[in-house]
Amino acid sequence: MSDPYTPTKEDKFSFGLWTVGNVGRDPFGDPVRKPIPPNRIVQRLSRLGAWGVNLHDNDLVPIDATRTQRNKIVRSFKKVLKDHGMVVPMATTNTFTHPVFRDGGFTSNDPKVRAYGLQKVMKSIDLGVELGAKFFVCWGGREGIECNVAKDPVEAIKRYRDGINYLCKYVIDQGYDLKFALEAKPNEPRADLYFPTTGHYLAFIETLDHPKMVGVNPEVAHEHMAGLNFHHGVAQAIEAGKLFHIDLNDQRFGRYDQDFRFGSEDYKSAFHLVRLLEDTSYGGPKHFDAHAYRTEDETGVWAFAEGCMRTYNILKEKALRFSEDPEVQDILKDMVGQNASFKKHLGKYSRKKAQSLKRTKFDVDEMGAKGLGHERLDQILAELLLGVR
Ligand code: GCO
Ligand code: MN
Ligand code: MN
Repeated sequence: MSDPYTPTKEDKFSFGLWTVGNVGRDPFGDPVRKPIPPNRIVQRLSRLGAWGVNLHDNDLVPIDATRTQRNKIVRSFKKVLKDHGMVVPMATTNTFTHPVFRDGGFTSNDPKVRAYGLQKVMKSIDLGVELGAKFFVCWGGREGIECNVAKDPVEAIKRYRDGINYLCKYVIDQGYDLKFALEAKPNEPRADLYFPTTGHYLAFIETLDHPKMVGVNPEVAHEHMAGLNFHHGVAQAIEAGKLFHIDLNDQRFGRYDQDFRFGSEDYKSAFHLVRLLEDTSYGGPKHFDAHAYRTEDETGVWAFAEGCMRTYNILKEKALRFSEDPEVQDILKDMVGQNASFKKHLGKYSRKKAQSLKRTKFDVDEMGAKGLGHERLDQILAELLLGVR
């Protein structure tokens, strides 16, 4: 059965091998599902209408595989991608699971660990590029601290910069067509992670040797963990030309990193996000970095994956209907249309304009007395989202 919300490859939806492949382990409980082999993940996702699949190096190739084993796995994975018309838009590295990374990969105090971290990421970049990836996500899962007297935070930032600069040079030197997308998170698994929000990364990127090669990969859950408005952060990234990739999922505010199905918790925030992405014609991958509830078996995993994509498409339709709603259009036109003559005072500075503006009279009591009609506008949105408009 298909309807207008059924995903297609044109939607550019992707999932990580680690997302649908999540076995449901948590700090208090063992796995509840068997690992799904990568080849079957590709097959099933393709059938559901997904476009791409992303991976950490070790999601596909075990950390202790020999060169021959690695090549065999990669060959077979490439074949299954081709057979199912699936792409690998993004790759990333696991610098958080192995005990060697207990104090980080790039920010560790130990130069030997930092060197190993760089080596692992370079190999992972090679793998990603071999599979066709155009984006490389860096999520510093262990780049943080519990004991704050053990690591100098200024030094940690410098080390992270050195690491990203090194990798940019590596990519240029290899002639790869690859961009980096940095992913922020405030905490978990460390008590505190460096670069806690997308905004921190946007500032950091400008200090790099090759800022044009580096953007962000904001994740809904991570900004919500920090109590922030996600779509505002994404808007800033878009405005800066830095939204290279996005991790879609959901999360209740103030809780652990829940990585729930996209739109499962907060329809309204998800609506604002989808509307923003659609209105600004974000053309990059729409990646669901989430996993099925621990209550589920494999059937539930595929229901989860389908749910992420359908909810996006439903919200996309709602966003279009909202923009086309005549009452909404009238309200918005009134809001921005009034006092258009005052625009001459705004924009680029000139001494003449400033002098004229300083002489202009404003009746602030009258200006401040007028209501804005946001109650009506927001209720229209509520009724649209709740399906009665
Ligand atoms: C998390 C992160 C990860 C990263 C992934 C890519 O909170 O676990 O979101 O899922 O996105 O490791 O680097
Ligand atoms: Mn996450
Ligand atoms: Mn993520």
